Amino acid sequence: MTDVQTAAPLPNAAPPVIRRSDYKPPDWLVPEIALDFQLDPVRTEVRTILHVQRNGEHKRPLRLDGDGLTPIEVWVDGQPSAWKTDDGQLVIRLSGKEHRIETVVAIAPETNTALMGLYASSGLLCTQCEAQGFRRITFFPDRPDVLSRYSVRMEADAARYPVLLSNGNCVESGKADNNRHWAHWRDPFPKPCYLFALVAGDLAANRGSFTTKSGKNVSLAIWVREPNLPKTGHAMEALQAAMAWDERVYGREYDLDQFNIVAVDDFNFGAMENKSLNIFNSRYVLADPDTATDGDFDNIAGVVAHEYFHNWSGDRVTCRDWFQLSLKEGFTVFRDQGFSADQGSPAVKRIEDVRVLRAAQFPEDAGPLAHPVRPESYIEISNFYTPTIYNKGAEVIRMMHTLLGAEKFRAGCDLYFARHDGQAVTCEDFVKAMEDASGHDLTQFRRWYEQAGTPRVQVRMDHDLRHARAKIAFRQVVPATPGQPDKHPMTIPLRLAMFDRDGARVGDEHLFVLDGEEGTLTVEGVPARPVLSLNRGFSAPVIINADRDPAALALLSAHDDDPFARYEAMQQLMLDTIVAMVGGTPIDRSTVIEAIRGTLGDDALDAAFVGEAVLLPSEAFIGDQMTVVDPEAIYQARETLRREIGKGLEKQWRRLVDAPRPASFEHSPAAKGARRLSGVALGYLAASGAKDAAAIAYDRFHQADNMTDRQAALGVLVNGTAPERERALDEFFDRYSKDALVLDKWFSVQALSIRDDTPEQVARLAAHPAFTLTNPNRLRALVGAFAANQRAFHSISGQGYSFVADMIVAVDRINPQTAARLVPPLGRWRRFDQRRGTMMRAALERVLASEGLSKDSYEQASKSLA
Ligand code: B3K
Ligand code: ZN
Repeated sequence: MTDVQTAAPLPNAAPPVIRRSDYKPPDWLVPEIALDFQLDPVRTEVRTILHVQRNGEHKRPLRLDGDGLTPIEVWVDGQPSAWKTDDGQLVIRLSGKEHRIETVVAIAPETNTALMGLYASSGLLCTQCEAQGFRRITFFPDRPDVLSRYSVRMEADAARYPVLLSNGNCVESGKADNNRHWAHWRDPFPKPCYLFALVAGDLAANRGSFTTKSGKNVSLAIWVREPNLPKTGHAMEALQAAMAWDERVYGREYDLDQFNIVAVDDFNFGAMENKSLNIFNSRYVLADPDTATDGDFDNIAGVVAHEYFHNWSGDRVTCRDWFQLSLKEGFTVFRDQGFSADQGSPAVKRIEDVRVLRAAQFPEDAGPLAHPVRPESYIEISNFYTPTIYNKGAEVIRMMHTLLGAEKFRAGCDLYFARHDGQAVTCEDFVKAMEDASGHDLTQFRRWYEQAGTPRVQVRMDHDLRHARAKIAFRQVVPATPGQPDKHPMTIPLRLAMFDRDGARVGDEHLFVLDGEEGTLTVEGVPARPVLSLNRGFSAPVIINADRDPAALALLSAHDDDPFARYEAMQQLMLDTIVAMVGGTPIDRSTVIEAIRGTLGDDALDAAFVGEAVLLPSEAFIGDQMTVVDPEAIYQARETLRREIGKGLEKQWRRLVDAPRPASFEHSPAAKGARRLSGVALGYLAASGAKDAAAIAYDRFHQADNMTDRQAALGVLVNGTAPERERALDEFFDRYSKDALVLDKWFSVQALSIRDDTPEQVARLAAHPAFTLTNPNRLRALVGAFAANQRAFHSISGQGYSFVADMIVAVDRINPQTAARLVPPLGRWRRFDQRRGTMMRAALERVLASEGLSKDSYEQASKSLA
């Protein structure tokens, strides 16, 4: 038994590669498991009884996965048994078809800093098992296609851990000796071990209920530390709304009598869909207007819904193996996107989703870590919880929705759930259900699961005046990606429409499906050369190259009747302008300014949309358009344009900043939109160089009755040098120093500053007493945010690179999963000039050479250098 459960042992040689093609059904099944926990933060004893069944005719031994475990006792059918260990696995030779295996191990939650398995967080004991954490708790075939019925008994100190939770229903509880108590939980639904969960702690519940469509009453509870109870109302409302939505839109009803959510402070990612006992990072549970922004509120609703939706898309129907991860994640993201769209503004939600895809997934798809939505191999599965699996995976589902239409898509989902309830299945099973229910042939469409890389679609239009006919020619290129030099054409559904030069629609919208390398759409009845509105609603996750001139883009930005396309036209106009500025090509910037003026003046638009539409594309996205990213030139060009927009429309920005506010805080969509737009306006006002901007921002910061305004004002102030900057930062710190989630904002707002000294400031912040390497939220707030600050991270001094490399090396010893997530920004070295590229590679090599490196970081760093 190791005392410290942290990193996996160091890979002296390259760790083994797991391949999809090697999949074999399990040798042994485990229909029943009984766990007994003697909980204690220092030493928890776990006694496990497995009912195992030989799966098919074979003579292979039972192999149970274990990570950092030493067997204390091993019994077979009530007798002490012979066993051996092999690379962490417990290997037992068995003679019969069915056996009862009993093992005892001891684990140390308190020293488990990797936050996988059973660990301690702020006085709680909790578990995280996906993907392979269960093997850190007990010996078990830790793979998602082994489904078992769980019986869980736990005993703990009654004062320290008054609440004892696990999956399913609590069937019995009672007092034990030595001031301890116990509870016994049973989950009637067979599940893979990655969905097992246990929580013990001093928690209070916000209780609610939900009556399902067939009249079943479900008790809901959100468990937090008592002082946080007032911050749980929004999550509870979101949960109830998600339960109703899944019934209405997908016909999915909840299947147990209880649904529990527990908030924990130390968590490797957002939340976890354990059957009926979801465990959440507290940042996706806790919110009130004083401490959470409107964006935080929306994220909470989205994550609560996502985890709840997993009850069907993940728990009832689960994955056969981890290569199928997108089966549950892509589909569930698609489902939560639909929920959030219905809760608020579908247009703004779509814009946000595409922004995330472009910011995180497109770069991944274009870099050394590119992989298909269904990967072929991995070293460490934790590295594959990626934007490709999640966000591109959701786009793949969305394209099937577009191709089949809503009704047939729903029929496909119904068939999928009915056919596979209680099974562990594959992405192929999902597509097959869609085909069978709709009659559509999706043979070629399956390439979206196989081929990595973002397709590029070149569009050219010819207009024939005499025949009043438009001919639109498409050509697709799927770029080479690591291990996939040659690509086949994808099935690309493109929604498109045409507008005349007055901005009026010409004819209907078309759904053109490009499935060859080239394709042509001919449209009759087009009297004059139209302007093309392409990939409306972002119907396919591709890069469109259509050579539309600024006038055409400005026209669409004012008249397109598809809100996403309207936003997109404005973005393209801004992008083309900045790219020209970076390249030193003369360009008339007034087109952008006038387009923004038009958008600001369009009363038919809601404020949230306007707030999105008038924002300049990010520095990173501008960089993605260039062969070699020049972070400094991009920053300068973008700031120049920002200043000009600020100045050119100063009156408008002032009006928006000064717009009257409701007397008391409101959470309505209109109030949220107004806050968003006024935050954007404040940013432009400051960019204009207006002398009073810092004073106005400070005033806003001070007067704000909510975190959205306060954070927006602070974000503006930290970019400048006015004395108000330090004052606001100090006040913010003093006010929230006891609130970890708000303190994270204090760190990240500084890490995102555009000031020249950001690299030094960030290094100083890493030495701040409130900074810690053990809390993933804090780490992401400082280091993650900094690595996303293109100009600061890529400062030619190289400071940014060595800082991030230092952090990776230090965190890797504590929490490999979180360390590995910091590697990809360094892996983009091919996109930068030689000087930067050399420094980035040196940083990666230093990571790779560090002693005892985890296989998590090894995989990311070695692939990034390849
Ligand atoms: N399924 C979890 C993610 C687990 C990540 C493990 N490294 C949360 C989610 O996607 O809902
Ligand atoms: Zn998920």
